[in-house]
Amino acid sequence: MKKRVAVIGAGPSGTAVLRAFQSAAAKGADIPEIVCFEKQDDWGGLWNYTWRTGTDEFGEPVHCSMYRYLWSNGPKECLEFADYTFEEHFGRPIASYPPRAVLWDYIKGRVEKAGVRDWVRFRTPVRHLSYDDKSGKFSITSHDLRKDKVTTETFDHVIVCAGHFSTPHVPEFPGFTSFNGRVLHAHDFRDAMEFKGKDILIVGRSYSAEDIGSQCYKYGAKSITTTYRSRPMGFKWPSNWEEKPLLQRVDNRTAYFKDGTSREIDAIILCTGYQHYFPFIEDPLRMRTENRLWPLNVYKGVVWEDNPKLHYIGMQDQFFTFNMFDAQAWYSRDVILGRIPLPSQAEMRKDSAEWRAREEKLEDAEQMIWYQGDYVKQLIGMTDYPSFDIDTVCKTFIEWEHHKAEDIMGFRNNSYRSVMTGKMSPKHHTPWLQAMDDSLESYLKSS
Ligand code: FAD
Ligand code: NA7
Repeated sequence: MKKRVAVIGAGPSGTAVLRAFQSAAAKGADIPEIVCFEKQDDWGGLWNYTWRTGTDEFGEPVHCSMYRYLWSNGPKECLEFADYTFEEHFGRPIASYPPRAVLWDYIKGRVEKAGVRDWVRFRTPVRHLSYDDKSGKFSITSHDLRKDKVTTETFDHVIVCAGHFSTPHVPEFPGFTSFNGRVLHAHDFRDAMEFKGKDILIVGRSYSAEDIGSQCYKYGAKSITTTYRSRPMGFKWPSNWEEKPLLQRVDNRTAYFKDGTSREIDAIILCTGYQHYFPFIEDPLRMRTENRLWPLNVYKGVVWEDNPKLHYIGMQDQFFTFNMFDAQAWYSRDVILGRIPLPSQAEMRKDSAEWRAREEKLEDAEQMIWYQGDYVKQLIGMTDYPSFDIDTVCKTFIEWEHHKAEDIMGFRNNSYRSVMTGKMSPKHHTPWLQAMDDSLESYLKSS
């Protein structure tokens, strides 16, 4: 009987797995039966936007953390698939920081071409994943929401691709209960226009704080105050944007900060990150980690060391995204196909401990980029994923960091060279600050 492999989630990580197996089959390999469970009604993961927040029409927690007018926050040349270039998808080179709809279209294009849509059961969240030592099989209970039917099946391998930027981490600050404005987490932020003319307070100093603040600035917020726990972001902000040490409390509409200063605010947006939250996975199989470059218990960042038939993809904090998920997916596939033997558990743990020790010594973003680049390089060296110039991708990331330091509201006006095609990308037709329409049609007009 054919082996059965379950894939949980059809975002960029899950679709990378589908494509990995399909590409092996296309080269003549005998592949297992693949069943992908996806709780949303389409693939693409976070890139599949919805206006909904909270719970959806079935009462499920909404997965989407993206918002209108979201443009790629890094160069597309750093995430490009090595087996399906932007030029192949769009028929010509396009500019370097596409809006969400353009990237979603690109992600979908590869798997539509691969013809694997019927491997996916949409609107079917996994409710429970467990392992039976006796039979050596996993048991998955899933819920077909449209038919309202709950089913339990067994699998030989499971690959968890459920994402980790969907369940918000929501701290509370004194005075929130009686604050007279809106308090929300970045996960529920959808449209910066809501904050036009308002004084906004943003808690956090990472990507969401930077980008949601920039959105609010672009769409006309009166002022932006960001408050940090560890250190300021330190960009050259516009004159109506100020960075403050940590918020201590709010009283009516006044926010008080650690340096003794205060200011009046209309709304608070908590850009305080997300949790790796997988309540459907039984205890011994469940990953628990904060958001970092080297989570523990996964050999090569993929293989669950306590049960190597269980894999996780995309669980790391991310500089590299789509092509790192590909590197992991091809590796996971080859472990499952028996093409890559695994060492003993002790050796796996030793290898992971070495990566973790190196991660703990990283001092700045540049070192983190090279570290993640080394990781991707190692994985790609082990499979037939088309190899590409990862050092140049790292250099592009570093250029991106410099462009942000030079001009945080203008870095998206730059363009970079594709390492996949060797071609320089064109400049976009409109500077980002003036480009209010984030549709695919508008982006592709003459770029
Ligand atoms: P996800 O995209 O989260 O997909 C996971 C999928 O699993 C979802 O479709 C979900 O419905 C499904 N799922 C979850 N649980 C279950 C279950 N129990 N049963 C069935 N299905 C389930 N990356 C970039 O490269 N560039 C960017 O500009 C960028 N911007 C970002 C902006 C925001 C606001 C956020 C939150 C992230 C951003 N990212 C960006 C990073 C993003 O994490 C990756 O691009 C990518 O979406 C991760 O893919 P994934 O498949 O691992 O996870
Ligand atoms: P991140 O990158 O995980 O960052 C979380 C931020 O939240 C970080 O700046 C933290 O501060 C801050 N944080 C967390 N808890 C608190 C409390 N209690 N008080 C103050 N600040 C806090 O999440 P993001 O949402 O920014 O980015 C996630 C993804 O979304 C990313 O891949 C992007 O592409 C988009 P710290 O830095 O520890 O001081």
